[in-house]
Amino acid sequence: MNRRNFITGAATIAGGALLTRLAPTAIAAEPGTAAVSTGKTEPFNPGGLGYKPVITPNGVTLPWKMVNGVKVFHLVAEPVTHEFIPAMEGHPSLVAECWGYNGRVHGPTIEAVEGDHVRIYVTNRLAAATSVHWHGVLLPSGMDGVGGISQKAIQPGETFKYEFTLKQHGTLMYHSHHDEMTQMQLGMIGLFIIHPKNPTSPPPDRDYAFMLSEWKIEVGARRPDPNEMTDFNVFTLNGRSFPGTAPLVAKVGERVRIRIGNLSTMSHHAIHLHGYYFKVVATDGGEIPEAGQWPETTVHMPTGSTRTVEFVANAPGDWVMHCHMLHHVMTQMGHQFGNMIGIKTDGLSEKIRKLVPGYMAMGQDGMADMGEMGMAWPPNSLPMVGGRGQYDYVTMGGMFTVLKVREELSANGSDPGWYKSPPGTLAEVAPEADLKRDGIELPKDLPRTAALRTRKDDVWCGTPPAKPTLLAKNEINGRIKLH
Ligand SMILES: [Cu+2]
Repeated sequence: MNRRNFITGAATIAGGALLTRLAPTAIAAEPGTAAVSTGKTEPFNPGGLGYKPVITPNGVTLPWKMVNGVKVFHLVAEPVTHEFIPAMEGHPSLVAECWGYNGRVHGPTIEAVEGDHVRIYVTNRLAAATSVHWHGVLLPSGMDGVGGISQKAIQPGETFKYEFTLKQHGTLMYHSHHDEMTQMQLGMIGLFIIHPKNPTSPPPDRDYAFMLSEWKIEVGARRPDPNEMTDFNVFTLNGRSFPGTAPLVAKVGERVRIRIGNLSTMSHHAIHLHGYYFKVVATDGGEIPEAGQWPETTVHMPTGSTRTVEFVANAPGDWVMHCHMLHHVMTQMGHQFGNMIGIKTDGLSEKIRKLVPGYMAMGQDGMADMGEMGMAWPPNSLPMVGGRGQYDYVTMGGMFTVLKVREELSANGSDPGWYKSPPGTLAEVAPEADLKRDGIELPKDLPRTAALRTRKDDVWCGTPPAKPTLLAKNEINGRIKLH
């Protein structure tokens, strides 16, 4: 099977399997048109809030209005056509039919203040019953939103009213608590931020909020598979996969807070930030006293929890923030390969091509070159690995974003572009003179860099050339040697 057939074949098989598996759950029956969520960041800021609103990258804040002293919100549970990644760098977008709230996956961030009396209407525009649980919020039992235990399920077409007074502050969440596996795995989750009534310290300069989640979307399929138990292949920050994730920005010296919630179906995540150490200052159970905070560079995110970390952005640069569970920074196709590492494929492609036109061995040096070999992408899929950085291809995707810290930023906080390292602070090929000066002796049998660097030009896939005659440089010997 050549690379192209591998992809399209996988898509066909996966699509069929998906249909078979989803048929009994009747997900197809959806009233109305799906709303479309595109991941544009739109902070809700009515002014005069008395608090500094959080920023939900690629997300929005749920609007509210005051009615006789009550803060009134309205959530609409509905089908949502969600874009996990826009079309970019010649790669198609990944769009899937999900379920969410108010035209978003995930739902808009709810923001309120400790002491607020909130009334939250929930309208069910799905074909299935639902309910909403306010994760970590201290409230009367009958407002807890567990279908069957704390309330009747909200039937299609019904609108329920939740009403309670916020007794605490912190980073909390909301999610469906009816047919949880299906509904949460299709996207029915969101953040619920409660600001302190009497803050003991000034708010941070930047207050970011993320929701982590995981999905199974077969290559080429339009519908996430909510029955998946272990083999997730799309990992998201606020419903987006890198390079579709908006960067975080901060000015040098600013205090940055990052609130992270995890409502992944099965996975914990290990969120790692480069360039800094931070302190975990709160969980969804409340603030951690200063004496109990310790420095970390990675925060463990159990599913069903939130963690809030803070640091001072004192080092300019482009610093990545990503899950350190490495399958969570791969994408749909990155999980489906046999292990080719170390296998000598010299001449293999050429010989198999006589049987299977267009065949090309791959993966023998790892997955890093998968992103840039110019393959014909299957429609509606994620890039093989990451996206293009300023120096080279980024070999991570999925649960991955970039913190961009600069001396100066534009007033609207837009993406400042790539960081330009000052002279002498960028890793590069070691000059001959330096090697000599420092007595560094190089091994004799080094791989030929030129061959490695031009690998992408040596191979073809996607639209085959008229005459498939080109050979990779390492195939010239025509040997097949497996070990
Ligand atoms: Cu992870």
